[in-house]
Amino acid sequence: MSKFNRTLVTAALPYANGPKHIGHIAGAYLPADIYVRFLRNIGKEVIFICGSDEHGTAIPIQATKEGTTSQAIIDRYHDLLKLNFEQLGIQFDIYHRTSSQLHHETAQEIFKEMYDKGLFTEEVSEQYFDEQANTFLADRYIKGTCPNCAYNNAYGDQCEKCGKTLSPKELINPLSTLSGNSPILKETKHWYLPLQDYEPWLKEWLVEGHKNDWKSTVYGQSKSWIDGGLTPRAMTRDLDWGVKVPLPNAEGKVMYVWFDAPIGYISATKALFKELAENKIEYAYPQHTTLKNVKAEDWKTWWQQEDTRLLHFIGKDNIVFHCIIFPAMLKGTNKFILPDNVPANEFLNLEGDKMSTSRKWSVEMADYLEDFAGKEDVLRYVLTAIAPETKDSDFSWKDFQTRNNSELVAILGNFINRVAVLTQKFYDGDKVPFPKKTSPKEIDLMAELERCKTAIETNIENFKFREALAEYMNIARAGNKYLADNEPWKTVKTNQDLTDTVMYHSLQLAAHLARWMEPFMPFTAQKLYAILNFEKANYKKNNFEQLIAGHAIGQTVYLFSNIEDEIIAKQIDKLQATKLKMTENIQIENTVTPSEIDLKPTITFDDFAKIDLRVGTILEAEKVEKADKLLKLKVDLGFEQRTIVSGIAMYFSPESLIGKQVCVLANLVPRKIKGIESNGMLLLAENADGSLKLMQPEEFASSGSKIA
Ligand code: B3M
Ligand code: ZN
Repeated sequence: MSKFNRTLVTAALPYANGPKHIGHIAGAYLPADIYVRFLRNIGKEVIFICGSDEHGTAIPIQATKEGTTSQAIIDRYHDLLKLNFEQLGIQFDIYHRTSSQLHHETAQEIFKEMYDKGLFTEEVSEQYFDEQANTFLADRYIKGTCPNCAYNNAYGDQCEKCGKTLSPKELINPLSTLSGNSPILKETKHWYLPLQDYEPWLKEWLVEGHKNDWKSTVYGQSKSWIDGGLTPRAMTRDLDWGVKVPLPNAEGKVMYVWFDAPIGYISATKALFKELAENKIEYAYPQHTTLKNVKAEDWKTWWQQEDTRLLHFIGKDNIVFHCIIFPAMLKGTNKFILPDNVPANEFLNLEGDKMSTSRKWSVEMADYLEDFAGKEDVLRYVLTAIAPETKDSDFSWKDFQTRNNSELVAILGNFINRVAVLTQKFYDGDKVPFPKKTSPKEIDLMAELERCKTAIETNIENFKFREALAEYMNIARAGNKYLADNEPWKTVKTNQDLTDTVMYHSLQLAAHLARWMEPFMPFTAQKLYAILNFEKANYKKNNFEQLIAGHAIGQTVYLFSNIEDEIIAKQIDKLQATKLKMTENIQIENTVTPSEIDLKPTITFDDFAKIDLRVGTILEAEKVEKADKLLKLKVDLGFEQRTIVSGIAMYFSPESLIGKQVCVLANLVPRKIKGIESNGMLLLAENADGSLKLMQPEEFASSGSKIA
């Protein structure tokens, strides 16, 4: 017996800073929806919580980009996301928003409680401040040169070129994106969650306690974080957009978005019960029978009683927040339950490349819904069939077309269509026939149905939705085989009894297909129920017979239709155009300007032969005092070590150079630079924008090797 009596399912609150693509859907929302629909169908008490994440720097940055206010951004995208989820049949019980007053109050209450309990530490640190804009700069508002790859548009938290995680102080030549000026370092006070204090508990609860029931990817990522040693993490920010810190002397401070966003799950639950209690919910389903006559404070049952099972559906980039930081907050407050499982998915790529809205390499939910209206379930089907459950997976338009045409149309649609059309043809227009003598074929069919149903259940319970869907399709495959083996369209002329038996069994299978289709493809399930003139409420769990003899079925319609090549070609063309643009941009970035073309006068071979070029390895690198641009390097040339002073400090941090191989002009007359004798020169490529790249041997070469 499970110790749980109800299940609280959350799906990551998407940032309301733009549209969301199908990778987001495959990552969190669709698996969560399938899981919830499955639980509702088997009569379990469940609620499904989501909403827009409307804080963090992503919002004001998008507002600046679009030349509007943060409020306008969240209003626009909250509405769009809510609508798109509904259109895709993602059936939340509430889609809330973190800009709501209820959320601000809830987050402040929890912050205050943690503060009063002494769960935060206060630290004063130096952070970048833009004097002109008179504001501290969030990491994303600072750009500079990446110390790792010398890309000169790296953000304060990450370099998008090489992917390295950065802190603003690591950037070389940091600039404020607000004013374009160099920021100054200024002291500021923040409240930190001392995560290291939770280490012993996390080892017990997570590392030991969830070794066997969490996905290995989720468990592994969490464990390696804990093993790496936890450090205090700031829970507040200097920003004017977010939930205000409810303490005296905290003007200009808001909560870190990852502090308030997960609390959004709690405030959304509060809002749901408040609305249900006041009977004004616009988004309730008939399945909510168990939630009738609720009181507003019943939200506590769902967050504070140990017999509630809390599940967070998320993408892998949110794992540490849901498995370590939020649980630490919940543990600290000591009055909420902890997540029982966090079935995070990996990423979905598009045609072999990382999906990205900003790079326009994506299939946006809103675009799909417009281009493929009426085919919402096809997307649900394909995204489940290729779900990135254990590793990253790939969406391609060709594969999408194949799965629609050769699976949905040719297997599932074909079976249903044949059963419905033959029933209408053979039986008085529409009646389910009486079954006559059965044979081992019927026994086999029923056994296969039972096997598939059990496999679907077990797989869904274990968050293996891909596998569950494959087993679902096996029911339709079994049905097609049964029809093909028996050929009722032929036997109808020779053997009425056999025909009746075959049609009766096929019709039962169709009813089971409707019932089990619903979590995966809810819209099509409705169509199928209508074709069979059957209802979910009448489904008898332990019966093979769902449609009794004499039952009149309904009108036949096609469940699916083929997707033609032209439709797919259009989508591929759209992506191709993006690819072309990306390459053009790279070409433009890479083109040298005319002034750089002017070649120096021709030299003779003898002139060239005078130059001695060698491979060197940088052993040491340090900044030259009072010279912003200079680095003093010690370079190993194999036969000797040289000191070389080079004007590259703006583009490379000293640490990033150690161990790098370089090309050295080794026979240049020594010269004194800032009092240091420099003996040689590094070869560098200069980009049009002035940024520098080291010239390096393609593969490792011994120090001192001649370059000729
Ligand atoms: N908004 C990040 C994301 O959309 C963040 C999730 C919050 S869940 C509490 O991936
Ligand atoms: Zn970089």
